[in-house]
Parts: sequence; structure tokens; C-alpha cells
Amino acid sequence: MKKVGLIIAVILVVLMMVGCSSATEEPASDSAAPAAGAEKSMEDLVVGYAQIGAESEWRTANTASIKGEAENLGVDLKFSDAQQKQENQIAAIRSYIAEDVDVIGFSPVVETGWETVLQEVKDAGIPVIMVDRRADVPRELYATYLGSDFVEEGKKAGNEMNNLLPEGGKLVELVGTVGSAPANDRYSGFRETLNDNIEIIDSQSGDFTRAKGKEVMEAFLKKYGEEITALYAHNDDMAIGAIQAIEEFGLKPGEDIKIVSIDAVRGAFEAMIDGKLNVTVECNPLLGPQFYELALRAVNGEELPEWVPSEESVYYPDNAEELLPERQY
Ligand code: GYE
Repeated sequence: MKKVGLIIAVILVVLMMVGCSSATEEPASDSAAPAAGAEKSMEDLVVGYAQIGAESEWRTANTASIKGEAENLGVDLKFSDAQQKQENQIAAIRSYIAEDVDVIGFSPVVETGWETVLQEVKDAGIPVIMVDRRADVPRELYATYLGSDFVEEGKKAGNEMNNLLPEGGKLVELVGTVGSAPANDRYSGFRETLNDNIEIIDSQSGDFTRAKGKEVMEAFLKKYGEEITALYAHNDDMAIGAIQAIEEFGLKPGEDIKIVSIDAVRGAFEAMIDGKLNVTVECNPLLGPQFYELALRAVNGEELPEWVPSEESVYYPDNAEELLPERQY
């Protein structure tokens, strides 16, 4: 037995030496990179994209950017809509592994529960780019994350609320999809900057949709009535749904109840022009161009940063009318 072991060890050492010497003949490059001259271009790329759903104006703009840019660049895009369900996204990712795409992009609907499928993607040698939302997974399971600083957005929303309610007040909160990165971070960022004289009297999920936002706001109004002086909504769609509920209740949104939301979609600009929304904090959905650039770099073996943040601003009613025509989403 000892002899067999020795022979195997010798064979292994010889194999390793052969491996090393042939590696030194090649140009110095990352072992995952294709050999020089074999670099892929945009037209070669086959991309699998597991989208969350179509829950908001933001998401519609995001999908249009991902699809539109694939067409512009000549990328072969396989696109799926998971209707806000994690299991559908996991199934889509598995189908992209089976199709052996070059790269997979996805926006994890919630932060947890992705290790198993992302390990399968890694084992298949396919780079993964998380777009818009992040998953809570070890660094080696993804190439990069492209998206917003949701904590920062929450902090900005808190500051804006402080400006609107210098004397303090009673606030209700419409939280995004439970367990999603933007809901978690917009929740905590807001609390970091909000003044102590503003009391958060209730906080419930509206799942980032107009319909749910309206329904939950109706329940808040039924419970607290005119006690409510402010609303913080984690996205514009929920705020727009809530505005309807407030009007139906007989109060004036933007006046009786001050409203701050996030995204800066066209619907928010229209609401600001009508005086029904006080502030919207921008979250940029036009991630297509940056996504394909990163995808190509990942496929060609480049090491990418852990996070590529998108640039964002804050908008007010004063110049909403002037800015609306320039808005792309
Ligand atoms: O704010 C919301 C959407 O993940 C940043 O998802 C995105 C959020 C966006 O449904 O409108």
C-alpha cells in the first residue's frame, strides 16, 4: 500500500510540474480568463437575467433598460419575470445554468436563501452579477453588485422628513417587500437621521405596490385617523396608492399628511406638481448600460469590485414641472 501511495505522489508531483511549466509559457493572466485573442465581445454574450417582477414603475423602467440595452448592444438576452417569488427566480437561474449562458444577472427579491443556487452557478463556472438588490451571500459567490445605496436613501428621506416637520409629528411607514435589501436598508437608514420629536406610530409592508400601499394606508387611517401627520413610503408607487386612500378619507395628501417617498419615477413628479407629494428621493433604475459592461468584463475574467454604486439625487415640488420632461422613467 505504501508503495502505491509513493507512486501516486510521484505522478502528482510530475503532473504539477508539467502544469506549472506550461502555465509559464502562457501570457501572465488570471487563470479564469480566456486565452489572449479569445476575448468575448458584446455580440458574443449570452446573458440570463432573472428579474423580480413588475411590481412598480421603477421595475418597469429597470426592465426596459435591461432589455433595451441588450438590443442596442446585440447581446443575446434570456429574460424571466419571477412575479415577486424567490422560488421562481431560483428556477430561472437553474434554467440558465442548464442553457450554459455566459453570465447571469439577477435582482434578489429578498436578501437571504441564495447560497445553494449561487453555489450551483459557481460550480458551473458562470459569473453572477447582482443588479439593483443585493443578497446576503459570501463574496466568492458573485462577481459584483451593481446598485444603489439604500441606507443612504433612507437617511436622505429621514432628513427630508425633519425639514417638513420641524415641530415633530406622528408618522406612519409603508415598508417595501419584507426581507428585501431596499426595505431593510430604507427602514434602518431613515431611523438613523429622523429627529426624536417625530414618532413612528406604525410601520407595515405594502410590498412595493400601489394596490398594497393603498390598502395598508386605509387601515392606518381607520386606526389613527387625523392623528397621522406624516407618511414615509419606501417607494413612490406605495405613496401614490396611499395618496388615493388619504383623499378618499377626506384629508389632503402633501398638506394634512406630509409625504416623503423614494424612487423619483414620473408618477412621483406628477404627484409633486399636483401638490400631493412633498419629496421624492432618487433611486436610479437605468442599470442596463453598466450591467452589460460589467458582464463583459466578468466573462473576460476581470476581477470586479464588490459594489458598483449608482449616483442619485433628491427632488422637490418647486421645479418638478420643469424637470418632468427630462425624466427618462
Ligand atoms: O425602489 C421599488 C421596486 O429594488 C430599488 O424595487 C428597487 C425597489 C424600488 O419595486 O420601487
